[in-house]
Amino acid sequence: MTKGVIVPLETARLIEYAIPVACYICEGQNNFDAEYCRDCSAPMALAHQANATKAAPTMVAAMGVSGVGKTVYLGMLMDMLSRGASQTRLLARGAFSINLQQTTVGALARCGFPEKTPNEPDRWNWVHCQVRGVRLRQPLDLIMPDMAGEALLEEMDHPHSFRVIGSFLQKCSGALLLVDALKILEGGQEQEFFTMKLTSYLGELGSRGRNVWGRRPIGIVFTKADQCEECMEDPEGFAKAHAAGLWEQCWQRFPVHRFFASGVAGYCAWRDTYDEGRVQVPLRIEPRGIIEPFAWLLDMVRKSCR
Ligand SMILES: Nc1nc2c(ncn2[C@@H]2O[C@H](COP(=O)(O)OP(=O)(O)OP(=O)(O)O)[C@@H](O)[C@H]2O)c(=O)[nH]1
Ligand SMILES: [Mg+2]
Ligand SMILES: [Zn+2]
Repeated sequence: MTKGVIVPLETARLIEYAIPVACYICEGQNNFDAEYCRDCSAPMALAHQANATKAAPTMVAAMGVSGVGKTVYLGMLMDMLSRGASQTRLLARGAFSINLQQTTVGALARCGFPEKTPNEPDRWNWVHCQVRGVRLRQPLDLIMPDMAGEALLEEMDHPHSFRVIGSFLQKCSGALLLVDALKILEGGQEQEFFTMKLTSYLGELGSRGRNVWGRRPIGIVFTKADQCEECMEDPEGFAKAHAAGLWEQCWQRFPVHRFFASGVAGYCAWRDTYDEGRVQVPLRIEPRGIIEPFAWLLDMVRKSCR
C-alpha cells in the first residue's frame, strides 16, 4: 500500500524572489534575503527596518581622513547617548547597530583604541537608531555609518569608486567633519586638503539633487583636543589661528556651520608593540565635547526639515 504524503512545492518559494527589495541607500534592487546590497554593499537590514517605520529615517555623516578619530568619536557618542547620560537619548534599532559601540568601548576598556576601519563597505559598522531629545517633538529615526577614511578619500579622488558613499552623501541631511587638532598644530596640510576636496565633491553632488550641500548643516569637530587645551577652550579661534584655509572654506561653502572640539582620552602613553610598532594607548577615558556637536547637528537638521 502506498501512503499519501503532502510534499510542499519548492518552486513556490521562487515567488518571493520575484518581488525585489530596494536598497535604502542606493535604491538598487535586491532579493528579499540579501544581507548586503549587491550594488553598494550597504546592509539590507536598513531597508527592511525603514520599510517598517512610518517616517523615513534621516541620515547624517561623519567624515574625515583616516586616523582622525571617527570610530572612537562615534563609538563613544553612541555609548554616552544609549546610557542616557544627556538629554538626548538613543535607542539602537537592530542588533547590528550596537557593534560600533561594542568595538570602541571594548577597546577603550582594554586600554587601547579600536582598529582602523576596513575599506570594504560591507565591513563597516552602520548605526540605525531612534533619537529622543527635549528639543525633538517626535523621536527621530537616524542612520549613521562609520566609514573608512581611505574609502572616503578614494571616492573624492575617483567619484563612483565607492557607490555607497556617493548615494549616502546625496541623501544626507547634514554632517560632522572631523579634523585632527594635533596634525593641525604640527603644521600638516592633509586636513585642509581633505576639506578642499570634500567641499568640491559635495558641491558636485548637490547640483544633481534639489537639496544642495551649501544649505545643509556641517559641524566641524576638532578631535584629540584632550591633548590641546587651546583648541578645547576656543575651537573657532583655534581654526582661525592654525587652519585659516579650512576656516575660510567653511565660511564660504557652508553657511550653516559651527566649530567644536572633542577628546575621548584623558591621558595617553606610547606602547611598543611587536606587529604595529609604537602605538598610542589611552590610560584614562575622559570624554569631553562628544555630545554637543551631535546635538547641534540634530537641532539644525530638525529646523531645516520644517
Ligand atoms: N588622544 C586622543 N587620541 C585619539 C582620540 N581619538 C582617536 N585617537 C587616536 O587616533 C587613532 C585613530 O582613531 P580612529 O577612530 O580609529 O580613526 P578613524 O578616523 O576611524 O580612522 P579610519 O578608520 O582609518 O578612517 C586612534 O588609534 C588613537 O590613537 C582622542 O579622542 N584622543
Ligand atoms: Mg575608523
Ligand atoms: Zn545599495
